[in-house]
Amino acid sequence: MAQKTTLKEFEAVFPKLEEALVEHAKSYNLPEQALEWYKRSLETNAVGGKCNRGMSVPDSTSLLLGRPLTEEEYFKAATLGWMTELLQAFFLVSDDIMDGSITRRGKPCWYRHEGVGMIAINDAFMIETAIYTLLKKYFRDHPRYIDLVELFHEVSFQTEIGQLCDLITAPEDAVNLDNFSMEKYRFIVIYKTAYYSFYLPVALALYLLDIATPKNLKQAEAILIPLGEYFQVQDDYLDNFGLPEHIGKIGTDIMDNKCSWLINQALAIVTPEQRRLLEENYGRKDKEKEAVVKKLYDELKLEQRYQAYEEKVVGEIREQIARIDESEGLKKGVFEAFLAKIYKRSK
Ligand code: GPP
Ligand code: MG
Ligand code: MG
Ligand code: MG
Repeated sequence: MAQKTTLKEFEAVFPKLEEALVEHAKSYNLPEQALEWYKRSLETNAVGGKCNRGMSVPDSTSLLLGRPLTEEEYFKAATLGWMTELLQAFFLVSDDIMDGSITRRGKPCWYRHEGVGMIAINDAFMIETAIYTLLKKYFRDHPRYIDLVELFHEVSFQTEIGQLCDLITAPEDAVNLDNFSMEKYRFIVIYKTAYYSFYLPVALALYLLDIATPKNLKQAEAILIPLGEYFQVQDDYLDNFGLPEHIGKIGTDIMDNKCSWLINQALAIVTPEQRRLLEENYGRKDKEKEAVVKKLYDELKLEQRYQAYEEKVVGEIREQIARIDESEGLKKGVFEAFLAKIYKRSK
């Protein structure tokens, strides 16, 4: 039987990794003040989230093995899990600057902390390089070391092309609703979210156990990408309909002119007058205009539309999981665990 990790167990691994990162920085005689800054950045940005991505590495590893992990195996799997959390921290620190966000995990975004500002950009880079420092320290002798390195590089690139499209379909000064489409939307979310959030943890578990094959990686990808797409639709839905107290952040998608799931759904059903209302109020840095769009979203019953979408897509994903071929080392439980964690989430 597999064993599920707790946040407490997972977080207990972090101090050891932090120490390794600090030791690495010390080997360059980094001045004390900078060491303290690095630690504060790591602790503020990598720790304190739900750690769903990170914990799914040990959980998936245990499910694939069909038994609990030994202490040594748990440490390795959790270390890879923490690397996904570091990758996420690198993205979030950067994304919050690009999106002009206010809060993250219920606290001010890192770039808005006293004395941080644009130093946050360098902090983001240093959080990214921490991944490769840890990989080298703990996985240099692993038979799939280079696959692990390449996986992090590839998934980073995928996320960055998704982010690029997210940003250029949302210009700050030129609202043009014709720029949006569900096709563009799908490209954006698959790349900016699904690869690093869903494919990466499972691919890491497969490499860790040295059972990854081109075939099982493809099979995993075929389910994890739709799961990740559904997850980002939820993120877009919660941006408007979620409670800041639950989601730990304040939605910015309307004011940021984002090609979000909600605006695409709205555009598909609006009357010409409603479309004009959107043209005049969407993507403006103005609370009152944002409120007009929010009111229209209510009138268009987008909440109900979202619930219908959720039931439909979850049904499809369940069917896809049921069809998985377990002969190549995959286990249905790995995917069921991901789905169970996100189904009907409110944060
Ligand atoms: C989520 O978008 C996507 C990311 C956080 C990836 C960012 C990628 C980079 C290369 C920086 P989002 O803006 O909707 O997330 P949130 O709602 O959490 O701000
Ligand atoms: Mg954002
Ligand atoms: Mg963003
Ligand atoms: Mg969002």
